[in-house]
Amino acid sequence: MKPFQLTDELVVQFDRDGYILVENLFDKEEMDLLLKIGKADQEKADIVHAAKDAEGRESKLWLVSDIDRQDIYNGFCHCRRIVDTMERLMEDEVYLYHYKMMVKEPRVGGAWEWHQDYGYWYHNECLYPDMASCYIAVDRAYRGNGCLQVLRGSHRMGRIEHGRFGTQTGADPGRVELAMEHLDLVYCEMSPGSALFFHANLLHRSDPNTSDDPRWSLICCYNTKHNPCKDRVGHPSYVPLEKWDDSRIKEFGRRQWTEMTVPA
Ligand SMILES: O=C(O)CCC(=O)C(=O)O
Repeated sequence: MKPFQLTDELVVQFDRDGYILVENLFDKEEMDLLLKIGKADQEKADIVHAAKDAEGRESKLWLVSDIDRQDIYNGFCHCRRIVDTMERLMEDEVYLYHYKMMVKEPRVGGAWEWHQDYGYWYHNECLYPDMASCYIAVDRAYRGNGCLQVLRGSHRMGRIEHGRFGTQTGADPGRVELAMEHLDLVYCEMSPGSALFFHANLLHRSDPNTSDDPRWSLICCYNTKHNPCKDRVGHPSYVPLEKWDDSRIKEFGRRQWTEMTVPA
């Protein structure tokens, strides 16, 4: 696979649209390892949290910020393919804010309301919206299983008020309606291993999963070094992030899978 190069054109695109979609950033073995480890991971199953949408349908997720573990999840979060890209897009050193696995089970997985990530993170006393995430498609994500939707360029609207809908917090519907009159709605259909880098003020949502296919995705979230934030569990203030060679994803993944499946 040809290594990914972040071009000046993509940087301009990120500044203009609030996101860039990189096809096949990760290869099949990396994604197969992540999916089978994620599905077999009892420790993560124990901390899974269900978020209900306005109709009461549940999406599952687990959120972690254990940056020191040499496991496959950290292999992704620390890898140069993501971190170097983030640093160039955000024009500063970045550190890991947390990572999370988002699981929409076939037929039952719920929707996510329109929101900006900074709509939540603002309340952690993050001073600036200078934060971003890398959303990695673990399964194929398409309209039927509730792929991510974004409003192109909405990161330039600034922070929007957020309120409660079901057990989720979403952006002010009046403001979202206004944005929808003027901005393009983009369905981010993605093959496994593709990645969406998106700004923390980009409005995004997703539909429920009405298909027979699961929709798993790993989201690695980063803050910039210059952005002070309250130190909270799962939402830490600055801790330098070591960059790891991309090969560590497979190295840690293969080892973790062996440890999970081969009796000691
Ligand atoms: O997984 C999804 O569809 C949406 C996730 C999301 O919006 C988030 O974690 O901020």
